[in-house]
Amino acid sequence: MTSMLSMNLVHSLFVNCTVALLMCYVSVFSANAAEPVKVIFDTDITGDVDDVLALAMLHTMADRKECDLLAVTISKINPLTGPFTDAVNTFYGRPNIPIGVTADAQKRESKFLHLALKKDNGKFRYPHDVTSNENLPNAVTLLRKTLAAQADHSVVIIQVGLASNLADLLDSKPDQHSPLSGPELVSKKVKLASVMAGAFEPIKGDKHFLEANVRNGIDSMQRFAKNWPENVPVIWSGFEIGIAVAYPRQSIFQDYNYTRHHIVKEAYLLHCGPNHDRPCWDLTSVLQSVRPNHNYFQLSQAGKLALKMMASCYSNHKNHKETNS
Ligand SMILES: [Ca+2]
Repeated sequence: MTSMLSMNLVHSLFVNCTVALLMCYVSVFSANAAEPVKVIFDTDITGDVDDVLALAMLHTMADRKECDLLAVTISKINPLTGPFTDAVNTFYGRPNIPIGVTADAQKRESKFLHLALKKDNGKFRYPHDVTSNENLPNAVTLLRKTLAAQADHSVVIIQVGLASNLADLLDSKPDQHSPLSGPELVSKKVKLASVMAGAFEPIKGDKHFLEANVRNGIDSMQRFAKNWPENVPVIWSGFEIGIAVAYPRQSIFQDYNYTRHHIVKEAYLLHCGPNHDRPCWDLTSVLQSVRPNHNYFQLSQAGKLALKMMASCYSNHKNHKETNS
């Protein structure tokens, strides 16, 4: 796979690290900081804990009236994604946020999703009422329902996993929620997609680094990049951004002790152990979309992005070690 870009990288400083974001169609993007940002969070909350941190960040920003979390859609398959996500939402006081799941994406094990099953004295340590993904709607159906109910050009979709749900949304037909096709619905309701995927700078000298959200779902990421409506901007946060802003391990031991059991702290320690500063890949896409005027990052010139397959992708794919989110 290779990325063809017609845009320039721009560097900025964020917590003493050099970072960059790529932006497509930047001229269309604007934001009113005074109104909460309407957010749909599309996550592969299975194989990495930065998704958990990003979801927690959204809840905290919602507490501060900076965003409204409309729905969470999940882009990988694991039977505990729904119960765990509902447990996080319930932990943060929002037990009724709709959750949708995919039936057509990569299956993935997890080191922390089983926290949803943890019990103390016969009761869930982290209460939730979603007990099975079988009871949840399909992600595309929920995306269509959620978008149809919102004002035009008002929704930000934060995609921090595979592109399976958004690619399938773009293939969707009119249904009971909207007479519009997928592209028409996105074009009308969405004002921005904030995406963690790809690598736009060499990673440890590798100019063709195969970032996991692309590598594990190349077909869907290609369809997403190709079919996304041109009037809706997309901001891409590459692998190089997240590794430049690692989460300080000290925070895990200092900032989560206001309650006996904290689902974010437990998930972090189960995934990383106590001696690791986890890269903040998915959190960068949240920050940029909810706080676009804080200048955490600078944006490249607008351009178009395409994904092309090369034969080496397949051989590299076989030998590639899981690295991120
Ligand atoms: Ca992720």
